[in-house]
Amino acid sequence: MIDLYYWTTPNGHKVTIFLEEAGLPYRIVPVNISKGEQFKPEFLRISPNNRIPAIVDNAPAGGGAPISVFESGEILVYLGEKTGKFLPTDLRGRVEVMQWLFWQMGGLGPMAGQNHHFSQYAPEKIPYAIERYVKETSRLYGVLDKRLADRQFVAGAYSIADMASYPWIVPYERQGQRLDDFPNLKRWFETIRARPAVMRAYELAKKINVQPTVSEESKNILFGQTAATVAR
Ligand SMILES: N[C@@H](CCC(=O)N[C@@H](CS)C(=O)NCC(=O)O)C(=O)O
Repeated sequence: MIDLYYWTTPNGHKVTIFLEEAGLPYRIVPVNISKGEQFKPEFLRISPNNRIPAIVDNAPAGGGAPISVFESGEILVYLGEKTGKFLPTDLRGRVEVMQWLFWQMGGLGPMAGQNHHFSQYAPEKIPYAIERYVKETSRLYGVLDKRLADRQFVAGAYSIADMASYPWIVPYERQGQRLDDFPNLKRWFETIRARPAVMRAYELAKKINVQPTVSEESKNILFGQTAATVAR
């Protein structure tokens, strides 16, 4: 049984999508990041970066003590290796998936995140910052669109690379993007959205939380964290 420390955000959805797709038994441990639950000592012991998602695998391969994993990219790799699903084992297939997974982790996720921050949440509307991240998001959508021009999924068969990127395209309107401008990306997006496991993952999210994660009250908790925040 996998314990999934989760909240209803794009990085959280990556893992529920995997678990639903793989049919692996799991138990959700909600971590309400709007209320500061990411700073509870028991959560920090498994996720020292005070971010969801994280997992605890109570039955790791080879037995022994439970293994905890933080960082959504490594969680997807760990679960892919554990189940033998959605992550090829041959050299070339694995490289394809891993480079697009890292592309999401280092590019699409952080840039779209900053886009959300400056477009939606920042107390001042700073045109340079908004334009910088809307444009960079557009560039990344363009890269994905081009990649998908001659293939159904991002890296060979449907894989953890698709599961990592999809939740970050879901809020495309908030990122100042139009899917009609990216026809290959739009076709991919609609294919993944219609997958029963993906639908189940998003339905499950609604049972846990339907409030926006960022509100006037939660801004103080989520934004402006410093070394002092993590030292306490
Ligand atoms: N690189 C991390 C990022 C995780 C992340 O940013 N999680 C956000 C929600 S999407 C979070 O937990 N935020 C809590 C906070 O900012 O205190 C990953 O992919 O796991």
